Amino acid sequence: MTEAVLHKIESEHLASKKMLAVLIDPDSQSDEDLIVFLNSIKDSGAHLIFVGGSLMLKDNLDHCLTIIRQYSDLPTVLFPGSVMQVSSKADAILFLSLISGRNPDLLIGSHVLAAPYIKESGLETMATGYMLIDSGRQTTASYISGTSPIPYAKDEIAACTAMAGEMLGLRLIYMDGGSGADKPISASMISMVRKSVNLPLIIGGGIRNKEQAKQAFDAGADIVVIGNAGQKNPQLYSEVVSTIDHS
Ligand code: 1GP
Repeated sequence: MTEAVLHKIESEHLASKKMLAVLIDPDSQSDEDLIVFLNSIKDSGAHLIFVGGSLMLKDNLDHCLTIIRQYSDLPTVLFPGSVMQVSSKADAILFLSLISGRNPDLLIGSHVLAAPYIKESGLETMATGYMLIDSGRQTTASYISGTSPIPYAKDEIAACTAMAGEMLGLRLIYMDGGSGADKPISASMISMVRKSVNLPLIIGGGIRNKEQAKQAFDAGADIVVIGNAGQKNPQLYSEVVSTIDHS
């Protein structure tokens, strides 16, 4: 098993270079729409494609990844909403431990079930501390996981949680306001977590424009993830990349 994707993320982090991840929910579009979308982001300058969703209504993860491989050269990273979302057709998987919650299944139980399949698949595994942050309303991720997110304004809880994740040996921290969050995670929380850990920091949830993305980068995000807003307006990805280049 290589660590090519993780090494790339870590070396960009060390060089203070920012990355943009496109989030694709395999359920959210037809094959035709997916191909149009992939063509429209081809020259955007985005760095990674994350694939996954809290719910999977159709069994088309492999199929979706096959299309992505055909129409994009970007590394594909599984962002699994459940143990069922494993596919050898991706390059890597975020092996998520939901460290903001107290649901033992999502801290270790599901991992035990998924481990042999992931090993067999040969996927690059990136141990990730996943932190749900309250964004004003209940998100699918919080409901499905049966956990409370970290309160929006409790920067210190987020910082201590990330610190514990780093001490446990996790390699990435992903702070997520949840898909379609009303408001993105605050700059003050990102900044406090940034000062508390040396790990690459992934930020997502409710980022709708380049200003919000830039705010997250400026506060210390290494990778910004955009799903919903980019699906509606693929142009957003190149706009965000242009702010990275000039920041
Ligand atoms: C959700 O972080 C991702 O898990 C991205 O959220 O779809 O709101 O961009 P959006």
